[in-house]
Amino acid sequence: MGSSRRNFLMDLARKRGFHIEDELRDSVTHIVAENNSGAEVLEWLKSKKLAGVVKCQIVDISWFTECMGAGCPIRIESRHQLVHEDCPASFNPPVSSSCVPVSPYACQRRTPLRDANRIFTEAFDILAENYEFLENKGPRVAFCRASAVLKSLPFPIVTMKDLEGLPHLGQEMKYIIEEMIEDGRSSRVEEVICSERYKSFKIFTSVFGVGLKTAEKWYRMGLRTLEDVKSNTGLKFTSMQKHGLLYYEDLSSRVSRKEAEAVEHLIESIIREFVSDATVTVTGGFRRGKNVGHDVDILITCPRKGEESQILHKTMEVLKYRDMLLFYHIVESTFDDTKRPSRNVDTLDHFQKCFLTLKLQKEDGGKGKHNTWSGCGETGGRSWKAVRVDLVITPYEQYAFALLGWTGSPQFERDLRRYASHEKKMMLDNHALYDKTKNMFLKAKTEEDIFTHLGLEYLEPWERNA
Ligand code: DCT
Ligand code: MG
Repeated sequence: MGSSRRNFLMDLARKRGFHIEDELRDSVTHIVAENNSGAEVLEWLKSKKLAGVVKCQIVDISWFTECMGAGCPIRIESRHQLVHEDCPASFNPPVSSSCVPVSPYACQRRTPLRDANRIFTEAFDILAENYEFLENKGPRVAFCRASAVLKSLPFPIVTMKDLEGLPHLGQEMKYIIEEMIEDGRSSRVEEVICSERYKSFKIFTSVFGVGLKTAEKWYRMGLRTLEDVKSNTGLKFTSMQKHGLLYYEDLSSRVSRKEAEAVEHLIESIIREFVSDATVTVTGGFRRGKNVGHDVDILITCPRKGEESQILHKTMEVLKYRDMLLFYHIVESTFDDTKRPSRNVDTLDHFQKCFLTLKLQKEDGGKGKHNTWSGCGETGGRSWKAVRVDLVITPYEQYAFALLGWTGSPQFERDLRRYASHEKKMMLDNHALYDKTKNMFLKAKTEEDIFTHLGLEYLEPWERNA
């Protein structure tokens, strides 16, 4: 095969822990060929005066592709073998990896965290993010969907043939994949990463409290870095943004699973003091099995109607009293039970919630090597780290819908709602499910109930990483 193609495949295999040799050595166990018959490979080996020395298996690229998908060398079957012992020159055509139909809806695909196509999905996610920064919704959604399809594949894309039959992979996406297969890079993605606008928006929107509107305003003012923002005396910041800038280092560093669990135990123990049978559940990325996240999303409910609405305020009082609260902003519920779920699949919910940052005690008490913190305002060693937490309060009968909605991923949620409305004539949001054919709300105690109402096979939270 050509050298850039070969380099791409070698790189891919090395990243998965395979041992790849540049030359034929005694240690070699398999030779992989693409678009060649066994006879051609043997002919080539003969021309290199190697035919007599080869003691290893000569296999087709389909074996390699399946190994990449499995993450380990798989057993060689006769369809993989280019050269059989009894018939040295036989040839078996490779099988396509994508012969199993793939649904256009993420809620009908299992998407575990393992992503066999990370190099492509990261590229598409960058392009989607750039369109988000440009507030161009159509192409943003298109790249999110294409990325989600690739994330669900159990095998890596190694040839353009592997894309056959896959939904949401239009010509534009195919060009990008083709270039990456050939050159190992995408000129379009590189252009975006290097663009001033993308770089500045990436920094600005990583500040707690800064959305697209503010980022746009700062960018138009000619500001490019956080230093530019902090040193501009004419800017007015909201209290959330002031806090976001003050603790930028802490808040932009990832939250670990251990930290998320510590937050969960803290919040649960406080709430249980006054509502002993409250349910406190970590949702978001952590529930989907991720080991790091940008925040900790916690869903709270209790069985007695109305009692849940006092939980947030009381919890804030306790945290304040214990000097653990750095910032909080409570949004009261705007839920109206006479209204049907929203038609817009991207509409946010109406729960009472609180966006806060906590002082979380560091495991080593701040004595470790990450002892110095450069967050402005607070310097020197401190024994705690600022961690972002979202607390969401849900009435008991809406808990299953809230849990499903807050578990994500955002792309999974979008497709679930789209599936409900386009395929089932139902309307789903984080509060309820409405059947338009029967003109009634469908109740659910568990997430499984909601999947059943929608006629979908149940997907575990860790299979929703679309
Ligand atoms: N959510 C959603 N629609 C949105 C935003 C969020 O349905 N527009 C849901 C899905 C995920 C959940 O809320 C929590 O949101 P995030 O914390 O932003 O996502 P995450 O998956 O937890 O990501 P991270 O690991 O970075 O916190
Ligand atoms: Mg989260």
